[in-house]
Amino acid sequence: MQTDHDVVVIGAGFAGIYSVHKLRDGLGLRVQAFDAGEGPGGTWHWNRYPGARCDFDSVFYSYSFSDELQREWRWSERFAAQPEILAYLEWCADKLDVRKEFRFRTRVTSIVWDDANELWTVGTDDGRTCTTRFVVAGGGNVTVPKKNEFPGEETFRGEIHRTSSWPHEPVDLTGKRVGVIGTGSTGLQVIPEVARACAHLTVFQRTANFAAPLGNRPLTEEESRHQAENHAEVRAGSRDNFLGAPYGIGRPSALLDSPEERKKLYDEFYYPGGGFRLVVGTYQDLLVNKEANDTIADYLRDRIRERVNDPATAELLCPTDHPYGTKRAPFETDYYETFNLDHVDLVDVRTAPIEAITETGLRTAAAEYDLDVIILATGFDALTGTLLRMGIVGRDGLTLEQAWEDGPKTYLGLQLDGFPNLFTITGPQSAVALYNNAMAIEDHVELAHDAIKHVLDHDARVIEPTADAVQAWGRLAEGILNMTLIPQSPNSWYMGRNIPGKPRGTYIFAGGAPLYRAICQEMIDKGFAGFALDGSAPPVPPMVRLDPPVAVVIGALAMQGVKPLEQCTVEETRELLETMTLLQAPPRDTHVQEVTYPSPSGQRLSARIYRPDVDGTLPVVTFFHPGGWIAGSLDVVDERCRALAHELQAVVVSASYRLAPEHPFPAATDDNLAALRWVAETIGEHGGDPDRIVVMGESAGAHLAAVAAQRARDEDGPQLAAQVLIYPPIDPDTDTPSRAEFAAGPFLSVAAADAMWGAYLGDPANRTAPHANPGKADLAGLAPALVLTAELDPTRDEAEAYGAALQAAGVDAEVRRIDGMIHGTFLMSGLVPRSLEFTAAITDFLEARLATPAEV
Ligand code: N01
Repeated sequence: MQTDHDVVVIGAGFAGIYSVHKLRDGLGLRVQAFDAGEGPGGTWHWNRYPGARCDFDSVFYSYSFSDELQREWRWSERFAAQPEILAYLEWCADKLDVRKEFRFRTRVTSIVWDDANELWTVGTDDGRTCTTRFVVAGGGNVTVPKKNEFPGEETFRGEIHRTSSWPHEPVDLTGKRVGVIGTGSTGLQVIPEVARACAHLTVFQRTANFAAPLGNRPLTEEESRHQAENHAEVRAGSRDNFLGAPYGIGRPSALLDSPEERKKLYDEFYYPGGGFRLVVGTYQDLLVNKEANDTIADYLRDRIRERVNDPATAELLCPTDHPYGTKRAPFETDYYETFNLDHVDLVDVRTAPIEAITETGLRTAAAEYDLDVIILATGFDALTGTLLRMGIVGRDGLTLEQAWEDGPKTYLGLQLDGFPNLFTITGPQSAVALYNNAMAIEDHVELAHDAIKHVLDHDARVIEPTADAVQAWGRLAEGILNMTLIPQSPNSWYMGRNIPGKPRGTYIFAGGAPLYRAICQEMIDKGFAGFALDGSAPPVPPMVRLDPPVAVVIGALAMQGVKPLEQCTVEETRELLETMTLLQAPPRDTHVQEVTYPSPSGQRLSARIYRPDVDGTLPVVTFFHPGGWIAGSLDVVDERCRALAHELQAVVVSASYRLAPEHPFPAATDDNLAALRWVAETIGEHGGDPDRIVVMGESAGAHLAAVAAQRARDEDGPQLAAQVLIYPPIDPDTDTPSRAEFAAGPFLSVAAADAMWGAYLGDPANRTAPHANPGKADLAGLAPALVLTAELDPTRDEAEAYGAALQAAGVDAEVRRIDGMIHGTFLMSGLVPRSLEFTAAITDFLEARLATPAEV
């Protein structure tokens, strides 16, 4: 059915302006846009309070999609004030010629889905309606102010102003007694300005906030020209940074530095100011480790005590109820010094809450305050408020309120199931709160554009996420949020906790911009995976199914600029493998002996023997490290071998072997067999039981363990008690569904695996050699086998097929798949708590198989 418009865009801020441009000029669509304001600007149109300014540097807090816009605009301040940002957005709207698609002074009041005709009917507060195929809601996240909770507003004889809808005409505070309620980002900006203008200021503070200097200053002509002319260079790396600005990356942990080193580093960021640089440029664990967070919290409290003269006022300004950054970090200019002024008072309304607005001012539980002007800077019904007030009704009459009664549920923060063709720009659960908004918005507009293009290219009618995708996204976003300290804040809007009665939940994606962008890219590469096009959907993409800590590791690798494995040289792969130790738990105290064993090459190769501190003759595990046959070392598995020795109460022998490509097939497997024989011969001297030897390996090491078990059976090797194969690659030439689904990873890609197979097997003729592919061998009579696989791993299916083949051949074999895991997670013991499921499964399996007759 023909609709009035192809797309309705809501909002004329960063999101709306770009959406109109992108959809109209990029896709040639008929766009109608609405905004309740008198002109473009969005949040910057409304929030005209004195002191309002951005706290990402202006040059980063601006569009990056257009060379022309970047070249032609000159910022006058490092952190631009509201009038300049508004002027910028008005200028952009003119340059892009989008004003004509907008109906200003028009608020959208209803958006109702018509399932029969597959269109939306959009109603506005001027009583008109129109129909459209797509809706792009770009109304912003902090636009609906928190309702005034104080009774008596109508009785007040003075003026009440809300920072979120500050009058367009100047507000004269000269000679006035002013009260400001709220000390969030807004309060901290408005308070010093108001103090400068009024006769007396009373600040009503319920929760003290951690703030650090913004470091604003005018840009010189030269600086501003340089930024414009070299914008690509100046902004390079923005999207690879956690927060979406090229602010560098902090040191690994605040706890690894001495107090003096920490103070020096914090000073370097605090004193010149610089907004969020303090958050991302100092230490990487501030938002995830309370002890680390305490170091910056203490530091910031010390600065407050330094800057505020009256000790009692300073103490009141020192936050104590939440870790730093768990409420959105604000940045200030002269905020603390404001409380040294004689005409400024700070009132604690936590101990004595505000009870009412009276005719003459405010009454708290403790006192009455006479005021001429009250300024409400009490925050917003963030992230969901804007959408919830639009009267959105989806399929089957389901309202958005009903869909979100327990908190927001979205896919990537971009779409909801049951609400087809509706896109929420930087919607709840997207990477927005911890991501430079200008960039986050651009990313999301482009995502909405790509999704609409996907629909049009396929001649489809509707796109919407599957319920599975929404559920998986909610689980991932919640899991990542719970890894941070944010849930420790009692009233952060990041979790909906600032509004009484609002459902508590996961309102933000806290994994950072690089991870979010990698996930979205994978989703696109997989054909809008998780989105149904006219009802048919590719499965939820692998990265959305990751165990949250694994996702965080992937995000950290992306942020550190780690190359994909398939692009690494052998040397780079070797270096990368060695860094896996950074992902591991602190090594347990274990008796370790460095030894060597004779390889058939004539050399002696290194091995390590780990023995827990117990008496008696213990079972033995011979362990082969991972590394795609080309990399890896005893060090990489040192922590894991210590843990296995303790958990299995076994002697663990970690044996090195010759690596390809210098030593191609069959060097490694010959070494492995020699190692097993040597273990059988000598392990008695180390308290190991030669009749209870297990061969175990991870990844390529697991492949080698499987081959070693076969050769031990066939070549007079030791009798083995068991074999444990942790996600073994089995077949160089297989073509399994997991290879197709996880061809690009996460982490291990098929291209990387194939390159490793190639390096290992050397001569292509070796691909069919005995011992190259354990799946092709006779499997009868092999030692009991545990095959562990990771759900999101290209080698999963070949490993599981090998387990099934062992069972079919009568071998006592078990296959266990660990969901949410990727190739390599066994090694991530320090960061991925669920990696312990691998060791738990091993312990379970071996317990019975390694018991001595006396123990049975
Ligand atoms: O709102 P907030 P905001 N009695 O919710 C207090 C963006 N922004 O407008 O913490 C007494 O942070 C409340 O106290 P408490 C930015 O994303 C950006 O300041 O609930 N006090 C708190 O102190 C930011 O995060 C910039 O105990 C009451 C304050 O009001 C978001 O907007 C600038 C109260 C609200 O703080 C929101 O910031 C400004 C009550 N009943 C804003 N109810 C930039 O720099 C609430 N409060 C770009």
